[in-house]
Amino acid sequence: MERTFIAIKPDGVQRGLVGEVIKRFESKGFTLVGLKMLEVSKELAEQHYGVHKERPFFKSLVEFITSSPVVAMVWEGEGVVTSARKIIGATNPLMAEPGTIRGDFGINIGRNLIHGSDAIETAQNEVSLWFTEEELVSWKPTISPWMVE
Ligand code: DAT
Ligand code: MG
Repeated sequence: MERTFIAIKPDGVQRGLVGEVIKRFESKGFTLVGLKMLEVSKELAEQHYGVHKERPFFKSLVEFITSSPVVAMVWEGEGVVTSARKIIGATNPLMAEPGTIRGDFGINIGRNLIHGSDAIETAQNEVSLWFTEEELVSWKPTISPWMVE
């Protein structure tokens, strides 16, 4: 089953939006299979954002993500990677549609509240970067037949 990595960034945690974010993925119908709060190390931050290493904002991005606790999650469901990106909204919250998380709660690209994997392969890499196998729980909600035909 498809899985994606979602992280509520320090701004989302500090602003008390953890419940709001989880609620949106839950009510959509996706299944939470991993959840933890952590202080992100510089090493983990640099690995996670490795593709942006040469970008001018890389240093401030790493500083930001390591500045305060993050809530890391793995969500499961058919099509969850693409759907989660839609729920999250465009990278720049000013451009993000109302109804998306970034569109509803943000105004600044450096404070865009949440991370979501951008493709299935990225998701697999990010899930194994942030979580061990033992930290992930395979379970099937009993309401599944009412969500998926
Ligand atoms: P996304 O988080 O939507 O996948 P991304 O992977 O292009 O976006 O960039 C990772 C993060 O880096 C993004 O959430 C916020 C920050 N960022 C991206 N572009 C930026 C820019 N032009 N200026 C400042 N921060 C930026
Ligand atoms: Mg990205």
